Amino acid sequence: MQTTNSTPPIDLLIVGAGFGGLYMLHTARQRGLTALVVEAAGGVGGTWYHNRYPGARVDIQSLEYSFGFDDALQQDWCWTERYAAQPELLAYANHMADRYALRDGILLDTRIATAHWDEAALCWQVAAQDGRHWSARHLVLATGPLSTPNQPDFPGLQEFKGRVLHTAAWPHEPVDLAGLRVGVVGTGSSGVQTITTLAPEVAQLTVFQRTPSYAVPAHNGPLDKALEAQVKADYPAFRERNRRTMGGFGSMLPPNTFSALSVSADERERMFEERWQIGGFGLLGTFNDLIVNPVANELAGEFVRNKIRSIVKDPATAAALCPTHPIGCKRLCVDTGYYATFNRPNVRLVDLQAAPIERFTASGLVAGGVEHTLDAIVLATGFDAMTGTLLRLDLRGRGGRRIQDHWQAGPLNYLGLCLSGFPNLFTLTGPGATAAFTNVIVAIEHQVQWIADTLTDLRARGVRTLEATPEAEADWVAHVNAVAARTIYLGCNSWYLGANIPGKPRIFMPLFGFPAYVQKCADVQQQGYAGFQLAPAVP
Ligand code: N01
Repeated sequence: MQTTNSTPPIDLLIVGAGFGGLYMLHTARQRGLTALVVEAAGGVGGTWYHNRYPGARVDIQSLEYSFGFDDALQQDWCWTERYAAQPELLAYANHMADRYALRDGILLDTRIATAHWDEAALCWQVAAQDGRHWSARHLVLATGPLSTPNQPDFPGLQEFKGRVLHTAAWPHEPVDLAGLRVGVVGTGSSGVQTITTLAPEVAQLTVFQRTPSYAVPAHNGPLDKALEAQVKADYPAFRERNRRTMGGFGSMLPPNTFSALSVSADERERMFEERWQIGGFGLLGTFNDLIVNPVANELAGEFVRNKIRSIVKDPATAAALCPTHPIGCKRLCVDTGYYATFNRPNVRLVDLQAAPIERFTASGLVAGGVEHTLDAIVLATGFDAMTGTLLRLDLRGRGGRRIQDHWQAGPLNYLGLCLSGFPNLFTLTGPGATAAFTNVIVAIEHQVQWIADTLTDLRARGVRTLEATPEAEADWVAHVNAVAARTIYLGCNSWYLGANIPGKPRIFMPLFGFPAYVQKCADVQQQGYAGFQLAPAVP
């Protein structure tokens, strides 16, 4: 696509060719808008392009973690497993790019460096690191909530002579760790999957754990053909049922509607066990108060800790693997034999709370005064989530205001979609939206359709700029935090709070509750874009 400052501005410049960017491009084109996607990576797929670590797979069932906007797509596409693995998810993203003929609208290997609002021209002037630049009436940042890897500043890491790998930047060529002594730092979702998959392959696996994780079994396997046929026969209604759930998925196993405290201890155990056997996130729906009542939550936490104690043979290792924070407060991991992995003779756990990492050396690392000799280190240390990618951009709004200044005390936003002082800019799956707690594809479909509806509507009314007011923005951030305060989510150090990154403002970033969010976004549209300034104003 020919787009430079000398040509008229395009309607939309979209940063990122993950699921969000792909669907935004497709939808924009369907609405007759000109759009270009600029992507730093060498291919489409976003998360599933970069996260190629051993064992990477989605933790929401494939039949749910997929697009529903086109019935032909959902009927044609066949998942092979209950939880799709990374290669299949990447193939799905590529299939979308081909099926909807999107590739001629996507520039790969091109990293956006600057985006400045041009007050005179009422458009965004956007430049890539290689010097190419574009003018666009609207900017959509489809950069994803988990796209900038967190690489902690471990002393001496550069002295380590072995291989250092990060789960979120895994090499594209095969990595052979067979027969090596491997250390994995981090035990979140990425670490849990990596550890479980690597353990049988390597000579010795040392797991460096700072905070233990709750993990529930996936019971993954080939996709049940009868279930697939049943869902496909009813796919639109199935999607609609999922959209009405708190997280945009899980309608096949709806949450129960009564308290954990309303049943006997035996009955509670039986019900937890039933959902443990089914597997996946449904455990948190065993009762309706596990996320809002700390007493109920503790009962679920103790159920999982008892599982850990029954699975892990060495009592000291089992004790170290038992989390003490509220279950669900950090994202629940969905595993395939994670705890049992610690019964293997070649796997050992180092509890960093008792023995913190002091420094890396040429041949390993020292933790709690003990040197661990390693041939390779895998950092499963997560992401500078939700804000990390945008704060690394030179993004400037009205009057040259920098995003770094606007977000100095945390990511101010309205509806998780727009920022005051940054007209005609939209974040997809960003802070203030529900993506982190939602089936992200469902979240993307909703936000993209809201943006497309808004642009279509405002264009028809002759509106050139849409901008959140500072008051609406402040109220929205307060709302997001007030919702979190009614749950157990403020009770631990999670990436939702920015607590995993030293020095990051501690503010709760994602919104909990998808249906209420969808309703609010619809209300704002119906009320003539309440909380926004439109120019020229709609009569
Ligand atoms: O990252 P994390 P992740 N020294 O932040 C530890 C999604 N996801 O990549 O908890 C030592 O959860 C850190 O310790 P602590 C999903 O939304 C989905 O695993 O901060 N350790 C933690 O153990 C998920 O929530 C899927 O004390 C350090 C780990 O590193 C999100 O991505 C798969 C450390 C990081 O865990 C992030 O998951 C993968 C340090 N300096 C990811 N710094 C699926 O769909 C950090 N840690 C299956």
